[in-house]
Amino acid sequence: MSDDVNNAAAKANPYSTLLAVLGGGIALALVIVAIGFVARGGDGGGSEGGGTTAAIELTDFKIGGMLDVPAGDVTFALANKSSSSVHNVVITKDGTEVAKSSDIAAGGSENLEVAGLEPGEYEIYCAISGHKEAGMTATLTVSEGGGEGGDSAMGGMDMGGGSSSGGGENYAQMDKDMMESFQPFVDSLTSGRPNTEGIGGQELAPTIEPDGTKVFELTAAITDWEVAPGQKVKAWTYNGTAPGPTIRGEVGDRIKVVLKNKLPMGTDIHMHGMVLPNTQDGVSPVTQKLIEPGETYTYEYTVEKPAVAMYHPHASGMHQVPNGMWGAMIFSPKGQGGSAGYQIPRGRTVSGTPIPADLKVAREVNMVLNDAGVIGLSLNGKSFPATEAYTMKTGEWMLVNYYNEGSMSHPMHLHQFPQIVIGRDGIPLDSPYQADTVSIAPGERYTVIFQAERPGVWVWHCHILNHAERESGMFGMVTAVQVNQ
Ligand SMILES: [Cu+2]
Repeated sequence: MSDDVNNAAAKANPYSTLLAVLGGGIALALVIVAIGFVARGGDGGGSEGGGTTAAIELTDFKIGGMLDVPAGDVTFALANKSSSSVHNVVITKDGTEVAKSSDIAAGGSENLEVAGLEPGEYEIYCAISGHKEAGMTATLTVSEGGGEGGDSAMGGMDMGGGSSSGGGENYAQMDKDMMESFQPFVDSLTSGRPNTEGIGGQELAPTIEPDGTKVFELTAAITDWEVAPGQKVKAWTYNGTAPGPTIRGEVGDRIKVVLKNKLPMGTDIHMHGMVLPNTQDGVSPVTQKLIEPGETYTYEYTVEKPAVAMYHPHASGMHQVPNGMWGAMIFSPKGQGGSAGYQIPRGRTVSGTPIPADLKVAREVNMVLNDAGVIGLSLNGKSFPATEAYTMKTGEWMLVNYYNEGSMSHPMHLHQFPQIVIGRDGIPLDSPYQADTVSIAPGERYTVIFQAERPGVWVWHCHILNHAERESGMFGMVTAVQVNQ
């Protein structure tokens, strides 16, 4: 029956095949919810009967206000009373996220609606890097009471975790939100135009000194960054983008990286994955002095080994890195043009797949993963539907360098095409292998290649489902490859 529905929808809407592919691939929670819907005999919920409004004040660095609420539907009226800091609110129960607000600018406010809160003790905190530790955490007590509406008669049905529990969800609305959340991405894919301002990770052209030294200039500053359509944050960036610009070169290159610090605090650069003299390790105060606001500092070295590396601050990394300070640096063997393709096992057979001796990479993609700070769950500094969509022709090969600059592991799952893992942390593997899901832990880099053998739109996402969707639809670590004939 559901196939009939899909087919009818496919005729009615040219995007619906794509939507079906995109939606069907990931929306496991939706399936669970659908099962719940049937189990409830078709009572789709809806939240008649009032609910509670609880005023919550966010200050530097406390959470105050109405922290004792009755069970049921609760609207948290969040007010950020800080004069300078972005804050947000996450509500968890036994470590599982129940609700999360967006990032609220200083002086701003937001209504966070939580349907069907069940009695118990919850943790409420600010997830901006360092704020919880600074004191922005409190206990939210939800007490028995209210008791209006038949939803509470549902008691004890396990919805499989996540944010769906108890009653009050409007499933029809969830379906609509989920399907609609793809539209801006589809529009971008069709038009080839991004739906946010700013593209990170662009190639940084060096200036060349008379002796051949390549000079890469970086400026660290707080800049506006559009993470998703309309969602602008104060990101901490190199040259105004997240990721910062991509630095490429070859073994034997003499390199200077010149950093201008326009941040309100000290910084440094650790080039994670490079083989360097100790003086260039970028760890203040151990190997250098802190680069104070307004100062300029130069790193200088000769590239000794091929690398798929990433650069980021070491000082106050917990604050600066999640907020956007990261970039890729790739150094190939001499004569290979700064590509990570030196790791490709050409002419070998990997897990039954022959790797052509003359394999040409049609596209080399860097994908920087982040999950914290003002940028949050993202691929290359963008949250779905603002993530870049990749277009390829059937038969082409893509090479992907994953970099995890976040605080959690992310199992990156590409639909349909096995990823041939060829390198880890820039080191070619003696035994490459295939996987449809590649887990990248914080600090790790994995290089994979895949051949786009079948046309279609194939989604590509982190398989921790709440890194890829929320009740209002897909977001975060989701993108897709469109393979044309
Ligand atoms: Cu993830």
